[in-house]
Amino acid sequence: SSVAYDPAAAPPALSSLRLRAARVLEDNWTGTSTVPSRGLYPHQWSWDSAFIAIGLRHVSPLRAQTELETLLGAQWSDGRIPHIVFNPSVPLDAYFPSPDFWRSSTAGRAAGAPRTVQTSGIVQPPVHALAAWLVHEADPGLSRARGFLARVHPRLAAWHRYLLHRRDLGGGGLVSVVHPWEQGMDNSPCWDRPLSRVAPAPARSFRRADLDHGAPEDRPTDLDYGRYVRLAADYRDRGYLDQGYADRGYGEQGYGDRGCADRSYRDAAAGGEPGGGGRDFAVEDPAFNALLIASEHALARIAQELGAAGSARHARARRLTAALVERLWDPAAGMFLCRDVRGGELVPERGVSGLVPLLLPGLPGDIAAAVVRTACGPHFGLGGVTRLVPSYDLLGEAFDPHRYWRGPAWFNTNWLLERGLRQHGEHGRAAALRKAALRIADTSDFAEYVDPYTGEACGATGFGWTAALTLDLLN
Ligand code: 9WN
Repeated sequence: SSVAYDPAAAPPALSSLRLRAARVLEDNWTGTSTVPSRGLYPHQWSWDSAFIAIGLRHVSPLRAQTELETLLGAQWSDGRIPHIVFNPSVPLDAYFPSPDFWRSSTAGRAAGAPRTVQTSGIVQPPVHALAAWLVHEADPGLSRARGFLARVHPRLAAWHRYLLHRRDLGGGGLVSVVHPWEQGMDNSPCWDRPLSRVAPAPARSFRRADLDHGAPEDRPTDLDYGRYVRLAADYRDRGYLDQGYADRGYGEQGYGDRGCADRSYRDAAAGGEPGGGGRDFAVEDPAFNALLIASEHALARIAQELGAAGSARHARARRLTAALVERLWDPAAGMFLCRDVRGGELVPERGVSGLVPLLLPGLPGDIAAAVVRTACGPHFGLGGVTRLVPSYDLLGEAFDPHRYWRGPAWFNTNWLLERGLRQHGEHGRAAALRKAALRIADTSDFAEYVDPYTGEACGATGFGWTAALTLDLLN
């Protein structure tokens, strides 16, 4: 099968890299899922698990399937997949915000939070259907024997329905995130402007656990955390309900649940603000939406494998691609930008998320070519001044090569760009990026993120998706 690994067939350096990457995933495996990092992130994270499953399929298709099944087991009945599934055997003070902050099983009851497992109440990028399809492809025999796709398909469909029906806050057909943690690039400078409206929770009202494991200069600031806490607490205090917001869109092509929202709740909570309802933070992000579109295409393939028609989903993916271009493409920047739904305008900051739509097969050729030019130009330095593509504009005022999502290079975004380059026929550039990613994963000991110029390790080492995506690039 495609998962069998023959060490004799690989050159020695790569075979040892493969073994070391597999060992990281082994060390981070809890029995039902994989932690991103033993020290810093000791629970299950949503998009981490999707990337991890994509690598794990080369080591153990069964574990890869289990990884996704565990995550989907914590799905809320409104369809949302929570961004963290808490491990009850980990002490509460090991990670902040802990289950007693989110209080999902009580505060999230109306939104359909599960009773028996504790989760956060926000989401992360929808990489899951793409991951499920790739996991299936690694060992179709095992997948069919276990009924893997038949079991995950309805959950993945409900997840996409949640995003498209409840989270079209801008009314233009795209999904909005309501917290920077949802988009996954927590302190990206793209959020600075929309976050500036959020009154931070006082620093003394919470205790950060991340600084026990990470250098403060590599992490978000206390002011960032104050705002993250405020936004999450406000959402929790509204019962994690979205109905009050999703039907306030102004566009005709949106998928909002206009007919079924609870009107009295909506009127009380929405606060009469234009765009984004009464929310302090609502942003349409290019990477989040591009991953949804890639996953819609994957869901179409999953449906076809199960004997149903996939054409409606492919068509929806094409419509979403058109909406992405219409709402987030900026020809002058030569890349996609975030839209601040509250203020209504594009955010004039170049984050790596604006290159991720290169992943999409249906991207118009001239736009794909422009994205490649931008990636290779002075703002991101691909194939030039940087070793891996940075998370943020090298020339941006907020650029910092070590601070988390404000400049360092991350392996998941570089993996997505490698795929995007291949998708659009840029095989030479893709091969060079793949080689650089493998070398730096190796020398950085599978770092969480690295200095984009030097490849120096930042954050945690032995990081789950870095190891997993290394395995995927090796195959
Ligand atoms: C908050 C787990 C997660 C990643 C995110 C990354 C970081 C969490 C944190 O770690 O976020 O979700 O505590 O900083 O930004 O992308 O999923 O690896």
